[in-house]
Parts: sequence; structure tokens; C-alpha cells
Amino acid sequence: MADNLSVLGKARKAYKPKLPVALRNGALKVALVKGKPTESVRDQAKIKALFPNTYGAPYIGMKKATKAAAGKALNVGVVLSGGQAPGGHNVIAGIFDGIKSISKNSKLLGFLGGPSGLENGKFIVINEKIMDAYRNTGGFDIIQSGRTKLETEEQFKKCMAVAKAQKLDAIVIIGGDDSNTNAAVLGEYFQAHGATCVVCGCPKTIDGDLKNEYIETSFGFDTAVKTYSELIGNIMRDANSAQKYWHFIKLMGRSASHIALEAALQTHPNICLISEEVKAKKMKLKQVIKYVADIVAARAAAGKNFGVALIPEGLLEFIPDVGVLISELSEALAHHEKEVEGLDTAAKVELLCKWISKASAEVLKSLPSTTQGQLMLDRDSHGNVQVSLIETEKLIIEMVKKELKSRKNFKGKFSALNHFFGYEGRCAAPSNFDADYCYSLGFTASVLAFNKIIEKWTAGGIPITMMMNIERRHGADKPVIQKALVELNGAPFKFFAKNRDVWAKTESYTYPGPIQYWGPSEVCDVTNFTIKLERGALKVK
Ligand code: FBP
Repeated sequence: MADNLSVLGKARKAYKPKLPVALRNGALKVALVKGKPTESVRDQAKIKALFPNTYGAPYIGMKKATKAAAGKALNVGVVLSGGQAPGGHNVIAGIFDGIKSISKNSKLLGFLGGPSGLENGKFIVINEKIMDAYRNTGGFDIIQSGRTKLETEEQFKKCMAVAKAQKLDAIVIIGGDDSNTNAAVLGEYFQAHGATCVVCGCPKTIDGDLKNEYIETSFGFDTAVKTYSELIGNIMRDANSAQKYWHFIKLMGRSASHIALEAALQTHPNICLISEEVKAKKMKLKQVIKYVADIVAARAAAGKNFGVALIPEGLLEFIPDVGVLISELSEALAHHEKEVEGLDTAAKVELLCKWISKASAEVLKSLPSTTQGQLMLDRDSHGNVQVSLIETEKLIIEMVKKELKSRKNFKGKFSALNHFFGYEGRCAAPSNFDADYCYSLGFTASVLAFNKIIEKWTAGGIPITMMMNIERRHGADKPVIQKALVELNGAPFKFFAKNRDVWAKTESYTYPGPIQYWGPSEVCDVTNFTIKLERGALKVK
């Protein structure tokens, strides 16, 4: 792998990620500071009952210790779980360097292909040579990833047997909300069954929706959005050069619109839909289409038959009537899986309409057949609709076209192209922010592993149960980590809302270009608009 490196790749390999002050003297010279007991964000009684051994633990802070603790070799297992996010390899590098700073005899096992690797005991031992080939690179290819949900007694037993056989002191699960839910459930099982191995989670997801007062952002978001913004900027230049196409760009981010919002702040598109706003305003699909068509028409009236529109991947679930339809479909599909198996879209729609409400049946029937089919695709193992497979951008183009055709006063042209930016950003080489952040997360995990208190902790030292609530998945109530959505009274959205009318009419496009790894620290180290605005480092004006 090291042989395949480009000139940039080789230079990136030499990058030394920065650690927080508390960790700079090695994992043995860190003192832990206990906070107050915690409560889950919602459904406290239910979550407490489901996690009797791990609920309510306090936040753990870290500071530099005056004396080094005595070292002892650790065996740690690591799992990459869910969608790829830039920086995952650096989390592993942080764990590797952390446990080696405790004892050079420490061992890091990388479980292959996600949680199923842990369940089935498939792993590699990560040595110096393997680790060095992946430092500061994007991707999860060092051990690959997977989306297996750990939920049955049999799965937990298998994981526990693997942990016992490999004499693991700790397992670090690097994942998003669903994967960290896995980590919490597994940690609870281990604790309840007297296992000595502890479980820790690291907040990964490009979606940026795993955050709270202790976690400023999940890793991968910064790099992914910068990658999309570069591409969006390139398309804006093209749109403004040819002045003949509208570009509709769907951006990844399963539920929350953080990616679309941040990309809008970086590039200033003519249109950017924010799912959370659509939901808050109770906008129906028709109203969303009217909003888009109005901007297209206003630009056409000014002689501008071109523009750029950003569409968050999860939009449809946030449009109230479509959202209700999607959850009713999920429920119906979970209970009638066998009956609809093998049927074509039209026959499925006919049958499913018997099990959903009249209003939802009407919405389903009003959609084009392709969209109907995409809404009925299998849910993922965690019960999520696979929104990346729903071509919302095409649906919007079709509906806007129809709407404009019905307007007698529309004299412009509407020639639209569709794009989907998602997978392009998930394995990009991490920005300096993500490279540093991820390495620090991994190093923190090694400190928590050494102190054997991590059954209840993510890398930052937060009990996972604190982030949980109860949600409907696969037709049943399940404890899951609550997604952090875009806050409409938060500074990032306010900044966008203040500027969007001007951006709609003009070509205020900015062209961010590629991620900067060197140069003025303002460009390389200061991170994205969302964080700058949330920190108050940038003011809404
Ligand atoms: P995670 O929540 O696991 O980080 O995944 C995020 C994501 O990239 C979403 O933005 C997207 O909807 C989904 O994964 C795509 O999943 P898949 O890789 O299974 O196609």
C-alpha cells in the first residue's frame, strides 16, 4: 500500500497529528477527573431499565498527571463500523501509539469487516508496518467496515467468547449513532456477565449528527464537507460559465442537514433546502416544489436560466406527509415482509396501501413509480430507510419541471442536471482538523482502556446511555442514540437564513478549492463554518 502513494500521499504520511495538552506526555501521565452522574436525553426510565449496569455514569475529564502510572501491556480490539468517514485510520493510529506508550508489548487487534468481524473472531494483529502505511490516509480499508447490528443474545455470547479467547482488555467501536448504540448494548452485556473486557465508542459520521454539549462534532464531517464544497464550487463555475443548466445536487447526510447547510455556507448556492426547516414549517411536498420553482422563475425573469440547488439526502423523511408515509411503510414492511416479497412496484403499492392510512396511500400513489420503488427498498440492519438510494434530486427536478410548465407566465428555460455527492467525500484524505481530532480520539481511548473504566464511555469520556432515547425501528421500540439535527435558532442556520435571498438572485458563488494541508494556519487549522459560528468565532451578519 505504501508503494501506491502519490507525492501528496507521501507528504501526508509524514504529518504529525497534534494531541491535546493532557495527552502529550503519553498515556501513563494522564489524570482522570470525574464529573457528576448523567441522565439520558429522553425516556430516562426506559433507558435506565435497559442499561441497569451502565446507566447514569459520570463524565470523565482528563488532565496532565504529575507522576506516571506503572505500565502494563494491554490487548485492545478495534472495530470500524458503519459508513466510512475520513480520519478512521488515524483513530486506530492514536490507539496504537497510545497503548504502545503504555507498554511496547501491548497488542492491537483489528476486527475485519465491522461488528461481524468481532462476532466471528476474524481479525488481524496491527503491527508497526501495517499502521505506518495508513497514517493520515482516508478510508477504512485497513480492516474494512460493516453495518451488522449486534442485538441478539447469541451475538453477544460470541463477542464475549472472542474477547475472552484473545484476552482483550478493551474493545473500541468506531462508529456513528447506530454503531455507538451497539457499543453501549455490548458494554452493558459484558458488564452484566462479569466480563473483564470494557467497551468504548468513538464518534464517527460524516453526517455531523452525533454531537452534544461534550462532543463538538463527529469526525469526518469537516473533510467530507470540504470535499463536497470543492466539487460544488467547480460546478458553480461551470454553471456560471455556460449559463444554461440548473444543477441539482443531493448531498449525503441520512437525516440531519448539517452537510447541506455547511456546504451552503462555504459556497453560497442559489437554493439550499434544509430538512429541519421544511419540517418545522410543516411544508408539504407541493410547497417545497413551489419554493424551488419560484426561485427558478425569478432568475429566469432576470435572464438567468441557470443556477445551483443543494438538496439534503434525508429531505423526504422531513416533509411531514412523506415522513408519515415512510414510517407507515417501514412498519408495514416489517410486519408483511413475506407477502410483498418478489412483487413488482405496482403490485407492492396496491398491497401496501391496505396496511397504511388513507392519507399516506394517497401520497404514495401521487409519486412517480421510481420514487415509490425506492421508498419501499429494504431498510438497513438498524431499521433506517436507505436514503442514499432515493433519488430525491431527480424527483424534485421532475416536479419543478411540471410546476413551471403549468405556469402561463413562465417564459424561461429549465434544463436541469442531477448530481449526488456522498461516497466521493467519505474516504478523502483527512483535513488537518480531522487528522488531529481522530488521532486524539484514539489516544484518549487508549487512556480509558488502561484505566478500565470505559464500559460506559465514548472516547471523550461520556456515558453512551446519556445520548439515548427510544425510537421505532423495524416495527419495534429500540434504544438508540438521538440524532442531533440542525437547530433553526443556532448560529449556522441563522447565518444561512440571513444571506440566502441574496444568494438566490445573484451569483455570490465562492469556490473553496481543494482541502489545504499547508499554508496559512487560518486556512489549514481553523475548521468549518458550522464550528466557527457555533463557537462564536464568526458572528452572524
Ligand atoms: P454512518 O451513520 O454509519 O456514519 O453513515 C452515514 C452515511 O454516509 C449516510 O450519510 C448515508 O445515508 C449512508 O451512510 C449510506 O450508507 P451505505 O454506505 O450503507 O450506502
